[in-house]
Amino acid sequence: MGKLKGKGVMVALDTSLERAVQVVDALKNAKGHFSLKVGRPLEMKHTIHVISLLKQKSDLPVVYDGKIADIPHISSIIAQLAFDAGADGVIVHGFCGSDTLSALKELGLGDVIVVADMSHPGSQDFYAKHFHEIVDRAVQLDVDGIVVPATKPERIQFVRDRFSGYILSPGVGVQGAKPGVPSNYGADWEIVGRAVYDAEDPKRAAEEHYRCVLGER
Ligand code: BMP
Repeated sequence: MGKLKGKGVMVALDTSLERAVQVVDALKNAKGHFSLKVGRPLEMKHTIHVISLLKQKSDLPVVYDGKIADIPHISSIIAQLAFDAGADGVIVHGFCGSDTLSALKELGLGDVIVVADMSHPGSQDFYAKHFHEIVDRAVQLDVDGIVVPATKPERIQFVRDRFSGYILSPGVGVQGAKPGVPSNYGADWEIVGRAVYDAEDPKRAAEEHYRCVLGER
């Protein structure tokens, strides 16, 4: 769990490669604690090697957000490819159950981060109903990180009270949650995408967000 320790802003790079590289360059000189999240859009356009490319450009930690959701054998292959490309952590759907989560832990190649609920309204249909069970399972399995939506801050507090790993919280900015709120409730990383990569000045946007994480704004 070393590289992803501490409170900060995790920038989701769901944009063009050109813009992603501009954002990464901007973050190198930005004041704050930052990490990167590479999701399926960038990976599908440029293959998993996009992670190696971004790792060459900066030493910021990178999480592969493949939202892995398969049987243990296939999930392990996907995670291994991401770790081989340089990812420090991978994100897996909690609903896959213990055997998939354990298989990724057993790889021992990097952090395993589990989604316990999601930020969009449709998450109420299914995901949200199993939140407590998923959190219990993730805690028992001693995973490294848990994703809890910023749009449901009381759930961040619930996880913080029983989990010593790090909490990542998406849904800040365009999705409506206020920067700094997840952090107040105990999140470590506030995940933000469009509010940074679509900003005229991504460095300034990221720095302002970081100040909110610190409670300075
Ligand atoms: P944005 O700040 O542009 O809304 O981006 C949010 C990022 O967080 C996206 O990469 C999305 O995949 C991710 N995310 C989310 O929005 N809600 C979740 O519940 C889980 C996520 O990983």
